[in-house]
Amino acid sequence: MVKRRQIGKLLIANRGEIALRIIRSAKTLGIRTVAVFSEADAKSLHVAAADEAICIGPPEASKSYLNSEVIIAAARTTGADAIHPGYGFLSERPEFARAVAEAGLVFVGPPAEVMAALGDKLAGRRIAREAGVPMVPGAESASPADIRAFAAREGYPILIKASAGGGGRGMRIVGNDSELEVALEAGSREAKAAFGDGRVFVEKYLARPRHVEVQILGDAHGNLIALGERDCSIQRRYQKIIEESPAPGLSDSTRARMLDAALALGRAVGYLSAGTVEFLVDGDKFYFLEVNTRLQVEHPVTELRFGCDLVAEQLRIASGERVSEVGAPVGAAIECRINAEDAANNFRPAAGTVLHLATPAGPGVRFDSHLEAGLEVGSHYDSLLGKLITFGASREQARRRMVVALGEFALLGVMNTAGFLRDIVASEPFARADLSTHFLEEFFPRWHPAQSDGIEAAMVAAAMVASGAFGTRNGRPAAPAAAAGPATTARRSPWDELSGFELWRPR
Ligand code: MV4
Repeated sequence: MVKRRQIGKLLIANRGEIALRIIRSAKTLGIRTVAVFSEADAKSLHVAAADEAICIGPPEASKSYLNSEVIIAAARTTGADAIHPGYGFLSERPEFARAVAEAGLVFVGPPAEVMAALGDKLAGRRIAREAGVPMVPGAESASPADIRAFAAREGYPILIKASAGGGGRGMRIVGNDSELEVALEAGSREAKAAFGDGRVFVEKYLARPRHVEVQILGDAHGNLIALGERDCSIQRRYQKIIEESPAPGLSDSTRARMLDAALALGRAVGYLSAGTVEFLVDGDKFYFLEVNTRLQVEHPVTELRFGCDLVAEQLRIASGERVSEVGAPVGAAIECRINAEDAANNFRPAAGTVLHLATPAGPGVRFDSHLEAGLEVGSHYDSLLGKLITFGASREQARRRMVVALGEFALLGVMNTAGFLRDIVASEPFARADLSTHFLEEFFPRWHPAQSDGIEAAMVAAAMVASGAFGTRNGRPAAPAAAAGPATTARRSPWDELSGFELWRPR
């Protein structure tokens, strides 16, 4: 008998666009919402959007969004009966999920024991192997001798990976026997430093794979469904920047086998809530990578194709209900993550004030963001400003809509990656879906904005200042102090020295 528990009030233990995203779905379900915020986020949109809000500490994440005690205390103080962790922060910490449950609250996500079982890469590989999920040929690193024997059998190059890690930290490519000892040492040392656990394992190195992941959704009634796949190959330093669904060029049979494998793994652990099973794809072969036991940043591309609300599904599951009936997927969707980074200067983190924001719209355009004019964007947290998602009947229609939408997007006052993303999506390699995890190094090893971007931005700013949008100083039009901060895509241009005001300059 499944325990049903009505969620009356939900605390969202996160910030930015995902906090706003969760609040919206909770409200739609008639659930009251509690936002938590650090002092740096006091004026953020998610605080205003929630029914209640409570400050949980100073800007440092360790003293606010990563402070599980203060978050659980905030739930008690406000009378919340459930906590949604979002992604990042505490979303994949089994000890947090356990503490929430022990406090008598509902954790919106998988149970702590499922999270723990899949959180360790080696343990996850064992579960996948026992579930018959294809794995990259590999070996658990018993010793250099064992690994040398593995390499003799499978051939070089091989890849050394951290068991406790993710995101590429601790990874070392080994091209031959002579490099092995040093690489093992270095990989294990980096893993120990990064994760407090130096265990490593090895796999045959796939030279040009794609990263394709499967969305799964499980309830307490034994229902477990796969909601298609997402291709997330276009990454920079293991951070996804563009995701899409369906994975281009994947045959129906490969797709069916991949979804079946993801479900077999989910069933093996009794998966609950939303989760993602990651694979490497090499031609028509796929290999298990790891499981993410949280809702992912890129979940909207799945929502648009299946016409579902994954946050609402998580809340239904957490209250003991069944997952909704979901139809067959339609069309294609693409997501671009717009980050506060300077793409023309090694993606240096950017900060500033949102002086002007124009958000795209139109058929098949969705913009998930907490941005609004006047918002101070700092660099306390990750650089995500918002996600632009487009949907179309075909990939080409979704792609064209993305190019147009990125062209409509304007953010003055905070340097951002919209121009970079637009050039990628408009490019021929992207249009022909020549995707792999090496896409950026192959096709966009460096990037500079078109000069026109700078002039357009400067013209908008000039018009705003001339219109008195920023008041006057000493009787003259005054650009705001923040305007002296980083520009958006504005670059040095003939408009820089415009009479009557000082235009911001790229740093
Ligand atoms: C691999 C691989 C090639 N061969 N494993 C990178 C981080 C971690 N999630 C696994 N990763 C990879 N594992 C084998 N045997 C290439 C990568 C990889 C990668 C994987 C997915 C998405 C982006 C990537 C970028 C670089 C390397």
